[in-house]
Amino acid sequence: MNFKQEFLDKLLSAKKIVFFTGAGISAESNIPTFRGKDGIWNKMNPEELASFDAFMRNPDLVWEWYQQRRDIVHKAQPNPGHVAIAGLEKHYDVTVVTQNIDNLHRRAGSTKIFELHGNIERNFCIECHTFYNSPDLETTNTVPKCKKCGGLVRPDVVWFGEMLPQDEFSGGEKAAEWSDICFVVGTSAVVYPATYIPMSAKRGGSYLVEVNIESTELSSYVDYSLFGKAGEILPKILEEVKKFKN
Ligand code: BJW
Ligand code: ZN
Repeated sequence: MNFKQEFLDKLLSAKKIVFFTGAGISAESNIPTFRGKDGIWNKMNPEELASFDAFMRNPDLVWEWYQQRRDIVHKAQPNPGHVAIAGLEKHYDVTVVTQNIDNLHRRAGSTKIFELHGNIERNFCIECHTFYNSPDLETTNTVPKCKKCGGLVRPDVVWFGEMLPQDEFSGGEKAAEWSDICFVVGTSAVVYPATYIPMSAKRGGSYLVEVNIESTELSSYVDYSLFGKAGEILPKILEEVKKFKN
């Protein structure tokens, strides 16, 4: 793969790199994306599943949907895209700002991660906010009840209409603003406020690089678009870096 010289120059001089990632980076680990032709929301209405109202209307249905997705996530392995990002930590100060709830960046070895939309492995009681890790609740297909107060337990993910965890968002935003290069990988970039992350990067003077199989809302805004699979392009970037850094 031939990268343009301007990008290679930026890569050579960069110190801080941010990866802003979405469902597309985990597609090659066989975790379905949300939108697009193979997206899970082709078959389901997000409003009926990914909102607090939906949960209150039919908690067992929403819980079961997340249990199915937990099974998929548990069977999945990080792919060469996740692994390349973790490998870049040897050469740069790397921060991952992810919209994904699947833990694959952590499992691949990345150490500085801001999770904007929560984590599917955590759950909490909607009444008293006691936290429960998924393995303790794994056996049930109906919504579990809190051991302390009997309240409904929900996954610790961010649904439509809910605030993002403040520390994760502001940490991600600062890292983006201070970055030298910000890669936007495998996201349709239509969900706010997450999409403000690459915008903060650009505002701070960072060089924006998109990695996606197709053009997105951000394509006309970024400095460089790399079209192709993240699991193929990111390892090539790592290879390139290894040529001039050791
Ligand atoms: C590959 C690939 C490969 C595939 N290699 N690439 C109007 C305007 C602006 C905002 C709004 C609005 N109306 C409503 C809002 C707000 C709303 C929003 O943004 N809606 C838009 C959809 C219009 N946002 C919110 O509600 C947020 N909260 C909020 O605003 O709070 C303030 C507030 C509070 C109270 C009242 C009012 C406001 C919260 C958003 C939470 C999003 N949550 C979800 C679900 C998480 C839990 C779960 O997983 O179940 O997060 S939605 C879903 O979308 C998930 C994702 O993280 C998120 C982004 O999706 P992503 O990652 O981009 O995936 P896809 O599928 O869209 O794209 C995949 C991409 O990969 C594609 O581009 C492919 O081409 C590519 N690809 N294979 C490289 N191999
Ligand atoms: Zn409780």
